[in-house]
Amino acid sequence: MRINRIQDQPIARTDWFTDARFGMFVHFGLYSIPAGVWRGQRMGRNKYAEWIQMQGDWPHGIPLNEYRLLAKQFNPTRFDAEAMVREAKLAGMKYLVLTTKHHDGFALWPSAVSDYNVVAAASPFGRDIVGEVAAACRHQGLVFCCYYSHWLDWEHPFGGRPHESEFFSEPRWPQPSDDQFEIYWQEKCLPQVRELMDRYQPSLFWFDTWAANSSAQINARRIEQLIALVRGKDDRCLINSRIGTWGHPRGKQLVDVISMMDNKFPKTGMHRPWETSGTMNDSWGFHQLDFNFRSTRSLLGNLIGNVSRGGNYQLNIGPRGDGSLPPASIRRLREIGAWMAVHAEAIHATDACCFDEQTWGHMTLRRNGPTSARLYLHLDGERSESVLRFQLPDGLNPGEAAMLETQQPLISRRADRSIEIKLPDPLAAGDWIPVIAIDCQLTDD
Ligand code: JFZ
Repeated sequence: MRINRIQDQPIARTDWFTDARFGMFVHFGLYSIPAGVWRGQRMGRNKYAEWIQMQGDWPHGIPLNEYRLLAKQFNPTRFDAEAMVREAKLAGMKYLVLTTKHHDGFALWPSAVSDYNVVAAASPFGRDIVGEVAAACRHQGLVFCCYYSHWLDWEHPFGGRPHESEFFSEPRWPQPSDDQFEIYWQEKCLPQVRELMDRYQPSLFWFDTWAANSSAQINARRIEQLIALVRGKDDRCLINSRIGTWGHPRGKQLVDVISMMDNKFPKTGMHRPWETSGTMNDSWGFHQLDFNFRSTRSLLGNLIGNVSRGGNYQLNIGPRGDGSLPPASIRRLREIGAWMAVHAEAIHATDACCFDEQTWGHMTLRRNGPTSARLYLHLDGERSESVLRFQLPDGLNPGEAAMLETQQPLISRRADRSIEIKLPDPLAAGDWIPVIAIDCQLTDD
């Protein structure tokens, strides 16, 4: 067996991230006000409310001078960073990634670089959202991280415009020339990232490009420049792969965290930090007509699946235009929190123990010392029999097995390299995902 976390391995910069396993993504901005509806009409082919600027008045997009009027309406008096962070903590999340500036170019902090920001443009609100969230995270012990749209910026005349067919209209939006994009890059993107580093000291920068489309603008030189800027300010700050690994021949080696495409849950793991960002429904920003919420059970399944493959899960919420959290999101967070209240030790600081698929569910492993570990069996798959049989990972010598929630001892029988565990009857009824913990000795083979 390969146990990922080798005991004598030096502490890595990414340890806080891989130990965390579960984080909150927050999409909040001017788009949270129209929330998917413009002049009484549901917008766009793309389901993302935060894209409404490019979708309104389909297929032309909302003219910038009209969209920017939203800033005057932006007055999210019910936004409560401490309460939001409390929800994240209760759900068992260990970090939070906030959209400091999404594609619309609007900054949620009082940026000296651009007046298109929450204090200068959004009167009478006048509060620093990024500052409040960063402070609440520090106060409650959550790791604070920044999302920043470095490629697309629809306020700056020379920021990137959408390319992807699912997002854009015909005729296509003209792209800025390389010289023009350089102006955006130098006068808005880099200075704002510098400002965020200086003022809020995020522990991770979640940048956002995708597909080869971005690589003309987000090329190797600019990627290196941006990485050097962040690392020059704080060499512990992590950077995700959506900074634009397509635009750099060694892109994937330069970053700390590999980000999957949205809501993509790979069927196998990889031996480096990675994450999937996912939504509860089909939109990141709050969408008033998106009722397509996933069940708590399936969100938990996403978390368990990723963690069993050595990955993280960054689950999104989109506060409403007034700053309040949608009840549907709160319920899911709290139900996840109820499961985590009992099962967090099977998630936090665990590793993949093997990437093999099991029909009955997923395994995670927590090392407790040089020779001892705990193996967790998450029963989120099919259980047709009252006996669980599976191949033991090499290098694990199993001892006592018990239900994690109740400590109910379970009878297990070892035969060669496989193990049989008799499941209690009935096993946690309903939608619940039970977990079995097995104390193990680590052996050298
Ligand atoms: C991007 C943003 O456009 C979106 O608004 C949101 O912030 C999300 C987290 O990231 O959306 C993407 C990026 C990549 C793909 C789809 C949506 N993709 O290639 O599958």
